[in-house]
Amino acid sequence: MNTNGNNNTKGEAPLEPKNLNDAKIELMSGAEAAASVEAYAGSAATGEVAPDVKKLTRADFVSGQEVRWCPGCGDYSILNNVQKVMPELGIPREKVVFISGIGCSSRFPYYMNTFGFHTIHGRAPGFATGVKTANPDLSVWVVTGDGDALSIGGNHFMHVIRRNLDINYLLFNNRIYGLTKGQYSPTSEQGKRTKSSPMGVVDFPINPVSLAVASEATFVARSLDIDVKHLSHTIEAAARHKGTSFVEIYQNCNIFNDGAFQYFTDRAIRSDNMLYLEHGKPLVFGKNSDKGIRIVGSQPEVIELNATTNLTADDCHTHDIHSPDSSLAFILGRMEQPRFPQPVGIFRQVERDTYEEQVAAQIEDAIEKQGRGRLAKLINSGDTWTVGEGDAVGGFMPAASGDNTETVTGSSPD
Ligand SMILES: Cc1ncc(C[n+]2csc(CCOP(=O)(O)OP(=O)(O)O)c2C)c(N)n1
Ligand code: SF4
Ligand SMILES: [Mg+2]
Repeated sequence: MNTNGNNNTKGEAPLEPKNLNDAKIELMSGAEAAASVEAYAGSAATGEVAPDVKKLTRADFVSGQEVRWCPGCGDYSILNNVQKVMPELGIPREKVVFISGIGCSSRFPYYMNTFGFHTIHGRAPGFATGVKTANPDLSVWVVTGDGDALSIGGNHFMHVIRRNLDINYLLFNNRIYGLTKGQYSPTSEQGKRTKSSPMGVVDFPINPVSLAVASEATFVARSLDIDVKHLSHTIEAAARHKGTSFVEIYQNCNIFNDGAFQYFTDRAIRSDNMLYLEHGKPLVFGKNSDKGIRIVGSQPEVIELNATTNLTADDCHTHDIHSPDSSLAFILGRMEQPRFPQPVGIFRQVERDTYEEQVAAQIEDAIEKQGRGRLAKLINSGDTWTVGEGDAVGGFMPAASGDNTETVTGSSPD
């Protein structure tokens, strides 16, 4: 295993590619799985983990699938970090589901030794909504790319975010379509020359953080593939948040958009060009902590902290992730290089009822008032028709239990 978590390292025997169904059977049939489910159920009730169950490790979350990303891709680091964080959460593998759309990033579920769905382009949020609503006890993760989430899945993005299911949403932003070999994406910078923009991108890019904040996200964060410590900390914080946790991860696509973030992430200039957001702390940055951000009206401003300006950290804005007013997170999310340091960290974390809890409460309420329903009765209630035998154009006969008593031939009932 190399530092990127690449299973294809020279000198190591490649792991045997397995088919997903095998992996699934393996997960469900072991006595260990049964024991850990029991332990999980117990821990949910008591808040403790049963002592007789072994603690999972990172290796338990590594699937036997051959990783097919290009060597050096930032996706490896993200995978590695997610696998590292999973055991810390104390959730058994069979209670975890990774759901993706289409793209390089969306190959992620294959590599996690958990349940997973590699679904259709941009539609992971719909699958996640169904999975979580029907199985609220599952830990549900959406993994997506900038194209998958913001182009074809743009509409689904804002709705899953505002819905606030208790899920985790990881957006791998490499500012390019990787899988389809280098077309520009909704996060590509203006002027960028790509295979689909030979004279430079004309579209203005989307800022995923400000879009998430504007979509009423209850948790919004940003991190980067190359800052392993920050990334694992952010992923864990997202997983522990109750509600939809949105995390944008700057991810290098070394084949089609190499060095896309280097202008602020390069080690030599990082401290002067990035701002690490910390709750309750003043917004200070710079190699010598000699710069800060203050907010004047609704405008952020970079200030120099020194004896000449007579400004100190006390003059900087103090970051409050729990502020009920989302406009501060919006302001910070829109700060960009080169005018401002590029902010990473948690922008916002607030509480709001989750979708699945509210749906469950409505169902309980309906059962209490009307009793348990029967699906067959529901389907056969109201106006229902049986298509008449031998009538190809569309003859309709009333169903036995329907209210409609007329046979309609040759046209559809309104
Ligand atoms: C309906 C549909 N339209 C287009 C495609 C082609 N396609 C596959 S992945 C992709 C973009 C992926 O980009 P992104 O989400 O940024 O993922 P990355 O590969 O960069 O991780 C496109 C356009 C498709 N598979 N299905
Ligand atoms: S094309 Fe880019 S994003 Fe896709 S696997 Fe290769 S380096 Fe990673
Ligand atoms: Mg991409």
